[in-house]
Amino acid sequence: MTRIATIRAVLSGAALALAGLGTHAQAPGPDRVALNGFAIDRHEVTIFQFTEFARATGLTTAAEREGGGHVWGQGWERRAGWSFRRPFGAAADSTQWPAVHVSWNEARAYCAWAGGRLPTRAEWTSAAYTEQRGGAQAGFTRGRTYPYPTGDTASGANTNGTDRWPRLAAAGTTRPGVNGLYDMGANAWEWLADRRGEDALTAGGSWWYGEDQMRAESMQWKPASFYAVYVGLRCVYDAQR
Ligand SMILES: [Ca+2]
Repeated sequence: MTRIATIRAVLSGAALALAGLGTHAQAPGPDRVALNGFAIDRHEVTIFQFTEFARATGLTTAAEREGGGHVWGQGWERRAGWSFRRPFGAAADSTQWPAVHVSWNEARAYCAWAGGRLPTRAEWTSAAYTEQRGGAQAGFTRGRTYPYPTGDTASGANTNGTDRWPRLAAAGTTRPGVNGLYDMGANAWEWLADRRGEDALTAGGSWWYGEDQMRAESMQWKPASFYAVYVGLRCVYDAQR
């Protein structure tokens, strides 16, 4: 690398660091895990983070505009006042809860604002199930592909099973899984980049489902314009060259 190119690279890195500070001040900083060719959010995008995005861009989500988000009851039921800010219609217990009630387009826009993009199915699958960190990592073996994002069992994830989270769980409170990532399995379904006509893919299951939905073969297509209390997001970021 020439000297000027080196200086440019350093300045570019500094600008990115400053941009990160600008968009995430007050929050636990952007916490990303570097994998092969990309980095991924360690946690699902939180209410705090999505609120910053909405404030910065002037976004009013479809759930807010259209009278509230959805929950499963007798079929899909709309609930007045439910939104990413108030996932169950009241102030959230924690702004570190995942942001839910967001459509695929809103999720995609968030990731672009954060300097990333929605993960592809291949990226999300690689990150969720195949350990890639070097060295000894809390019981996970480099190169091994696990049945659950939490490893050999779903224990410690926020499903509808026996756990300490009746509904959503705050970022970082469940058991960390493969690659040190939280909640790739359960808590909130996560929008992926993959589209099939009007539908988009979601991965990982949610607090409302059991452990089977945490597995790779359980991904579900949902209408991209849909939003519900079970569906959130996280982003990936292309490696800097
Ligand atoms: Ca999840």
